[in-house]
Amino acid sequence: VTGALASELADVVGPAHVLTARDVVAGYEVDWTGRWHGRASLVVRPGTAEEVAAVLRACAARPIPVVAQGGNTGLVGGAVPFDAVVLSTTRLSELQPVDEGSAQMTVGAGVTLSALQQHAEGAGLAFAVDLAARDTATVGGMVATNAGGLHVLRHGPMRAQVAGLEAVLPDGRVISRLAGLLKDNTGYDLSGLLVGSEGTLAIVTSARLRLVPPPAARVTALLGVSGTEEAVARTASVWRAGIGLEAAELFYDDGLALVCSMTGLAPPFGRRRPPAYLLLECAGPQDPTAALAELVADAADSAVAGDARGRAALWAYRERHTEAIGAIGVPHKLDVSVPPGVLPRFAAEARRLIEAAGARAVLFGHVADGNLHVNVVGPDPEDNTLDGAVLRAAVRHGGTISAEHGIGRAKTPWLELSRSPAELATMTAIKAAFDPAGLLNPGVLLPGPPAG
Ligand code: 2HG
Ligand code: ZN
Repeated sequence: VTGALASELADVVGPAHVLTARDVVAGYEVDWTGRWHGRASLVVRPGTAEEVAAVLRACAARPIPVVAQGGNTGLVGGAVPFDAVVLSTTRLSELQPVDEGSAQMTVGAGVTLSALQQHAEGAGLAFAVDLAARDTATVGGMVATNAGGLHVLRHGPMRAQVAGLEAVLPDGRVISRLAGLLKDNTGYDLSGLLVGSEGTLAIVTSARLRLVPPPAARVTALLGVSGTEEAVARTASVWRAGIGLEAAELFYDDGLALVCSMTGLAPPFGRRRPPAYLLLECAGPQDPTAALAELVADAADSAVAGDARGRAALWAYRERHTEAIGAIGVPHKLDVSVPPGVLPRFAAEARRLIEAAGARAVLFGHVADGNLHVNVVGPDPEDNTLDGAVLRAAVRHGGTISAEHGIGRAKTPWLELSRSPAELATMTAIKAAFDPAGLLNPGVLLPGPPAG
């Protein structure tokens, strides 16, 4: 079957873009964390929406499931194939010129976040979403997971940037909503529905994205704080001051020590080791440096940087957590959020639960969003006891089992903690309307592929 499909797909995309060699395909079968493994019959790399449509028609005719994969930086197993064809989106890399009138641009699903940021900057504008995997993560995956990242408190997640999408349905028909009209009340918002659908409804091929004015000045401060509570309070007071707070990132002494030992970075405050750290970034048309410096002047330890190099040095302590954690084992990544006021209690409870079970906890996150990245190292990849315990604790504290990474395969067993029976039934009906044969990313987001 694979041989016949491979040659049919080679006619569509060219033989160079159908990958069947075992060692090459293997690179597409595991996620970034190494926790989620699967099996792909082959990898196909279409270069246009028409080619995506032809690939989906060929797969539907078999039928064989299809899993879209972009940069493969997702952390919940949402792009790992299980006996499926991997449709790699990386060749859908067209960057159309920025439309100055609407401050929007249309880009292919395979464009990386950093390429699109640079493209926007070239036109004197900025893209509002930023995250640590910027050099690898692609627009299609960021749309499909409704990626959040560092600036959600200021600009919202990916959903808030999407003015429209082009996507291919599993039977090969194309939906195209790329006009970029801010006002268009003609019924169900199909683009909006695809944002966060994790490749289960259609395959996104292009996105029409909104841009924002670039801030003239930007400043970053790293503070030593006494704990989560002080981080939450300081974040709220800087936000209230109205000086353009864009990011508020929290991490702890144990995470910092791990980052320093894995990367060779020197700790920020020499021998002084505060229990927790808060990184604040403000940006706007007026230079926020003096105002921010004044607001943080009473912190026991602080460093403030306004130049690109100094800011990057402060950010490295925060952004290099993910790789440092990955270097000590295969982490269980529990991306949850709770109301920010509850974050101190929840963070303490999560740490207690994990350490009581003899596992290692590394916590960090986006404090203004109440979004904590609970990383658990120690338990086997298949052992999800602590996963369940932490997710249930988040929900008990008024939060959700996924803040910004999505459900993927990692969290399907607990989706009912965050979604009511009526919501789950509606979501299942939507899935059936888009993908009646269950061919797109089966087993992701909604539990289990249809039997048979
Ligand atoms: C981040 O905030 C990402 O850097 C990754 O969401 C989080 O590695 C993680 O747990
Ligand atoms: Zn994050």
